[in-house]
Amino acid sequence: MSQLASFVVVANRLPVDRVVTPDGGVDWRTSPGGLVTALEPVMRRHGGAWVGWHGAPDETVEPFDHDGYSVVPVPLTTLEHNEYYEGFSNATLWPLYHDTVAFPEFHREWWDAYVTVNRRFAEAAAEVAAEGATVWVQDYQLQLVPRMLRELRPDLKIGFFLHIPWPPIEIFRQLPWRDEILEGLLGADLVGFQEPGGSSNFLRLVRRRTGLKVERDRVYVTDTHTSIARAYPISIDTQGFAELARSPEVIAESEQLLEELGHPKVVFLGVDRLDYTKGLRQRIRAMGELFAEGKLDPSEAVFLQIATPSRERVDEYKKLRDDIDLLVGRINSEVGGIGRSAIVYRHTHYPRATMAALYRIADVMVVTPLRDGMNLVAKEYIACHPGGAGALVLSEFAGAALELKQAYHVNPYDLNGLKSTLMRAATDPVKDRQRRMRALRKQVQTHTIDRWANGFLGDLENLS
Ligand code: ADQ
Repeated sequence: MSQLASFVVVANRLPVDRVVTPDGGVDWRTSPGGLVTALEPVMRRHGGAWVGWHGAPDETVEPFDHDGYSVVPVPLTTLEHNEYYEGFSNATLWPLYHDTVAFPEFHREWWDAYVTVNRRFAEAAAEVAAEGATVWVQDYQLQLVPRMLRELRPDLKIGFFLHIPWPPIEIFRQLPWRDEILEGLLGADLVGFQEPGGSSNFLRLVRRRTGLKVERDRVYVTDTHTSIARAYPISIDTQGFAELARSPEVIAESEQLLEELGHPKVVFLGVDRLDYTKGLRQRIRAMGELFAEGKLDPSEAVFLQIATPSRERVDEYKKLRDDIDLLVGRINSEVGGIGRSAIVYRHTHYPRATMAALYRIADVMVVTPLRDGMNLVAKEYIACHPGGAGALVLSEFAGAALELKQAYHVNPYDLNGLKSTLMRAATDPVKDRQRRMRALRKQVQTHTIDRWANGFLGDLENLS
């Protein structure tokens, strides 16, 4: 890797995973994910670079070329990974930004590590960016990078996108380092949020806490620098998912899945990272009650819940895993026949093709987070489910609810409301469900991840 890059992405993780080749060597493979898919073409076109952690603590990896762009690994020690990533990012910011659905922990040494690591990412980006390059910083782990980078390289165009919700003012104010975070973000020329509510909350906070002049969506930070805050709802590679779901392999896999489930009349499906923001406890209780009350018959209906292992070393996540195991076990011990469980629960990661097969067979997709920046599962379901009458039950606290208006919206805290909506989604006339799905499909076909990336980058380029 020799050339400087005119387009740089900075994210906590690199878009590649290390794999061992058959001859025992080491290679890097693109990790599946919407962000990588959307940004790879831009990276190749502009001689791009991606700055991020490679996933192995206490190890330094030299920059290398991968599929037409540069990969720039940033090292982290084990202690930094514990304090910056598992600590400040995932046990302070994550719960705080998700409306404190779990209690955020504040530790000064975690903050110190966050500052140190953010500086390292900023320095790595400053080193690979060409004169006047565009740098796009991603997400809550790196909120100090925009300002640090601007100080190092005032010539750069800097964008920042927050993938999770921006919290209400009263909650954000709890953070002991609230002003540093605001100043960090204001280093960007353009700060993107999932929802208009996020950008307006951010601007209100800036006005209140910094005293800087704010005009509509523009903050006058210094005489020579202004920062704009706007909403850019993220989406998926809709066509890619739709094509995958129509492939003969995925159709065969979906038939195999139905066979394994004993061809139930109704399949309810939940697919989430195992995270307390996703509303799993409430959802499983609601489904359990529907079975226990006889509203759903376990010989005809099944609730399939897939949960990807996530942040398994953080205490709150260990507890969640135990709670879900217990809850599912208890419900299944009380309802259902000997050979047939009411709830089928798998704690595992699946390949994309299996995800598409699962979406194909789901009559009712249950997406009920307590709070979510967007929620891509909801959109993937719409893209993958074949014609006919699917149904999406969607929390009103997911960013996606603003766009997916024809979903069955629910308040996930209201168990009775959740139960009645689940039943409606499963039993409404086919024509009604088809009409809803048609409108939803139109939305995700026109609002794709490419449109999201082009919209953000187009605005960033055209800022004056
Ligand atoms: P997440 O909280 O991870 O993302 P989400 O948007 O639903 O939530 O994305 C999850 C992704 O993981 C989906 O692409 C899904 O297919 C995949 N996935 C889930 N379970 C899986 C399994 N068992 N096996 C394989 N894949 C699985 C954060 C924010 C969201 C925001 C996104 C993007 O919390 O609100 O939508 O970033 O900005």
